[in-house]
Parts: sequence; structure tokens; C-alpha cells
Amino acid sequence: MISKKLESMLNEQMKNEFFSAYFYLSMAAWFTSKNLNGFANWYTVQAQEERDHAKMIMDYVLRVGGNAEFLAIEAPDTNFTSPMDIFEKTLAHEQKVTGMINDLMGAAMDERDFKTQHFLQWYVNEQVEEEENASGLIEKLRISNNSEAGILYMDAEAAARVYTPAVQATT
Ligand code: OFO
Repeated sequence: MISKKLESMLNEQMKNEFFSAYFYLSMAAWFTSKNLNGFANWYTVQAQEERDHAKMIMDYVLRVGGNAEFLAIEAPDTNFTSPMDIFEKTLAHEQKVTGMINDLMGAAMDERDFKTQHFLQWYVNEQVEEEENASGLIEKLRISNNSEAGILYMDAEAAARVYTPAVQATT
């Protein structure tokens, strides 16, 4: 069983993860429109991973006897001006998501709901990687002084990113 409060927070987070997928897909579309197909691939893979994050929450809520709710997903900001603008928005978004995961973990700790804490630990760890990836993109582009050559080099690298389904090893 799970408390109504945690059930509702988890459903909210499921929606937030779907929002992340929507947001990153809009970034992939922007890169495609600029013929930066490596970054388009990178962000498409990112969107696929976000859908996994959402689905894992849905599965968990159902496993602990809760109801999965499908809340409305708002439209993302699609006013992108450059690769750096997108990378900075990615980092800001992931920092926000880290705060959401921390709030969820805090609520599970307050309730002494150990199974939900165990479930959420995967997300705590994942957020380290998410912020690290976004910071890495910003730093690399800064090193090249935001140059076109730097963008093309990074775009070629980003083409190699491959989708691997996220695995929730803790449930
Ligand atoms: Fe689901 O980690 Fe990004 O948002």
C-alpha cells in the first residue's frame, strides 16, 4: 500500500517525466530543423529515456496498490535560439527535476515509507547523471568558445548516442 499523498506526488512526477520527454523532443525538432542531426539524435534518445522514467513510476504506483493518473502535460517552451541556449535550458530543467525528486524522497522519509525510498533512490542517482550530462555539453561548447567548428564536432559525437532502456533494478 501507499499513502494518498505519496500516490498523488508520484502521479505528479510521472507527468513531469512525460513533460521532460515532450520538452526534449521539442529540442530534437529544433536541432533537426537546423540540420544538426547528431544533437537531434541525442535529444531523441533523451526523450525516450524520460518516457522510461515515467513508465517506471506508473508501474511502481500500480505495484503498491495505487492508481495511475494521467494528468495533462503542458506545452514546453520552444523558443530556442542556439545550441548553448538549449544546453542551458536542459541543465536548468534537470536541476528543477532534481528538486522534485528530493521533495518526493523527503515525503517518503517523513512517512517512513522505506519501499518508496528504495524505489526513489534510482531517481536520485539518475539525476546526478542528468545534471552531469547537461553541464558537460555546456562546458564542451564553452571550451570551443561557442564556435561553429565546436558545434559541428560535438554534433558528430552526439550522433553516437544509443538508446538503452532504463532498468529499475531496485523493485
Ligand atoms: Fe527523468 O530525468 Fe531528466 O528530467
